[in-house]
Amino acid sequence: MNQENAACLRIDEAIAQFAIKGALKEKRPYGNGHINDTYLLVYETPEGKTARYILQRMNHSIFKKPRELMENVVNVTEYLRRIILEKGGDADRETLNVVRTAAGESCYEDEDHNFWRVFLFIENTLCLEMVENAGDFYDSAVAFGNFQKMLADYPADTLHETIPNFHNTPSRFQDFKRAVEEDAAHRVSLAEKEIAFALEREAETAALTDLLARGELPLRVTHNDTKLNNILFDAQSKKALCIIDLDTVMPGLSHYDFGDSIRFGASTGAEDEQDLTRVELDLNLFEAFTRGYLEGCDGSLTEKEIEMLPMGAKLMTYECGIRFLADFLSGDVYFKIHRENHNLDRARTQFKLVADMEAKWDQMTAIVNKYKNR
Ligand code: ADP
Ligand code: GN1
Ligand code: MG
Repeated sequence: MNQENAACLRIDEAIAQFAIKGALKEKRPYGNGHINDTYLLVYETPEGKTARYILQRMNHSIFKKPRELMENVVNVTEYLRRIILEKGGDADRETLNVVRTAAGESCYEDEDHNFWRVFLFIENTLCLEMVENAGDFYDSAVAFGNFQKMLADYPADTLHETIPNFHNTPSRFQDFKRAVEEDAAHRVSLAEKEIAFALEREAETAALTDLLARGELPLRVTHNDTKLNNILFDAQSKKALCIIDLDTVMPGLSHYDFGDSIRFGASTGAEDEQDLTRVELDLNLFEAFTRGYLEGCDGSLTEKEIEMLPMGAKLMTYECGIRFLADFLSGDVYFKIHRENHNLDRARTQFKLVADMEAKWDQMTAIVNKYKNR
């Protein structure tokens, strides 16, 4: 039996561990994440109401220490709860809330070493796979900037590094080169053009990490996975409500959050679009996000950080491209795929965007300069 089937058999056992009152009415796969297995659970409460939850089987081949990861998630969400309550907000909707097991644990480990966790389902929200208008994207930028600001005084040294070197682009480049050399899935010949594109840009991979090492960029507590579907919008007000997917909250550079949002949200095409003529950097969206992010950070970014934002966008896009390509070459062992060559298609969109950013570099720089003093 493969790991997937075995986990399916364990799901009911896992659900039974959590301190949820009422009768389970429905469970089904949910969302479009590339990493964890996510399910929606629907309960009827003893009072006859409906209560919904998110159940996740954490991907423990990617997250090697799920208990440390959950310690981060619990501590960060409790910290955010306090800030949200102080501001008079709704802490059940504006941050994730971990539901404990009956034994009081933040997750359950089954006999096959699958780790399961449950969150309150945040009702009446929208999760966007593509930007629908510049206003939504601007809102998401304010929310991600704010998120970083809320965590500005969080004791960073107490956070576990859930994936070491997660956005260390030179280290990602070495992983990529290794995948090419090993050619584990015999696919190098299918991706020669893309491999050449990635190799040609090696010199730039250290642009941010060098500045960090020289103390010219500050280390902050960042989210590190700021794509648009990791934020929930309120269905009524359409305002950004809650930042989710906190598995990679770790010390990092502001460029990681800024850049990852741009690579996903400021593209005119989906991350896995096959028609590359549809993929380019939308400068209006780039501008909306830049304005919102700087507003959300509320003056906390240094001049050097702001100056390097375009490089953040380019490097995070490039880095994601080499990660997709390395995974394609390794036989699709990391990102979930739903069709043949899915990871190659994803790598191609990222590289198309990188090339477009290079062509639009002066405009990107001018936009960042326009907002730097606001
Ligand atoms: P992955 O790490 O696989 O991306 P996520 O934690 O981002 O997993 O969850 C996948 C999807 O599930 C999200 O994009 C969102 O649509 C939905 N989701 C996750 N948590 C919640 C929640 N607490 N309430 C409502 N929807 C959620
Ligand atoms: C993964 O977990 P999810 O689907 O939000 C990945 C990100 C990538 C992204 C590409 C832990 O994000 O780093 O940028 O896919 N998360 C992890 O879509 O590797
Ligand atoms: Mg996600």
